[in-house]
Amino acid sequence: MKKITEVLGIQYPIFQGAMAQVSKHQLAAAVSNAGGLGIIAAGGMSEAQLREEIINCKKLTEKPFAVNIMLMAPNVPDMVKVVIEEGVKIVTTGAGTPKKYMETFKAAGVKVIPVIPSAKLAKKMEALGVDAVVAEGSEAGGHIGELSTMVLLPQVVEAVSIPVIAAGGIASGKGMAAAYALGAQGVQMGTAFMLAEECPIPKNVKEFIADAEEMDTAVTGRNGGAPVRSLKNKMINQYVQWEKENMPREQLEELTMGSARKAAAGDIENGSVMAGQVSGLINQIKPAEQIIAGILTDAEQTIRGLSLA
Ligand code: TUI
Repeated sequence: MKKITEVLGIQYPIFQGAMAQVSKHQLAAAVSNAGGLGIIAAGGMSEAQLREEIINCKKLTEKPFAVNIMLMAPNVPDMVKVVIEEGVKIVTTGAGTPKKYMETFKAAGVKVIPVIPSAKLAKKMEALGVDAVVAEGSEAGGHIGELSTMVLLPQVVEAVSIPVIAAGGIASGKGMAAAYALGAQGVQMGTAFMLAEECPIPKNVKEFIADAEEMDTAVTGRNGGAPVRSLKNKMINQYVQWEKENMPREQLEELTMGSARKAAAGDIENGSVMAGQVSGLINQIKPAEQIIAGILTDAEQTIRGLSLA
């Protein structure tokens, strides 16, 4: 199997997870310049906004970067069109299957890497001809599946013969080493990169994540079919309470309307700060390059230091 770094033309097998309203050109370019794979999250963007983000990213880096397309969004065909017109060669997808767009992507020479929450979906994606999959465990922030990384990853690795990138709960070299032990060929980290200096979110949001401990996230929307993990705050606590009281879906939706945007603008009380359980492990704001270098060094040291006896 060809290495994912060779397939994508990147230096290190570290992806920056797509985060709507958060991973824009500044962060994506910083991660790509540091040798990883920067990813612009198209979720919540208009066609014009995505085009501008791609153009700005190209101004900041000559290295490959990707665009993530959130498949539950209403304007997916527009996003696909912009990606191809702007010559982006790597796409990751989330929250659905890219089946309808595979032919278009392949004809344009775009590598497609879906994020999946189960081995069953991984097999389905492999049959569509995707280039790799990101197996995302339920430790992750944002929209999540059922299985934790520990059980998901080895089952996905067993199920497919394309590269598997691990996501969910990874923010350290030890996490990366563990992912490799379970058969991953690379890692994707979202929460860890929210604390990157280049991440264009207000400082108070970064501090909120840095101060969070391992029990400070909650999953909402489990009954509605689209569970989402965020940091607990006034809005999330209200949501959890209303869910317990079986509040109608419309009322719950009203509470979360525009909540990702609010959080990205600094409202850490009424916004949804989507972050993973690994928030408890990260507490320092630093440049993306240092995040990547630190994790690589720590992973290598960890692997060298392992012994069963
Ligand atoms: O997509 C994510 N994480 C996200 S998307 C997002 S935006 C959003 N906001 C509010 C509600 C819902 C979404 C925030 N975070 N991660 C990747 C991921 N993909 N997790 C789960 C899946 C997934 C689920 C079903 C992938 C494929 C899939 O396929 C179902 C099918 O169509 O067969």
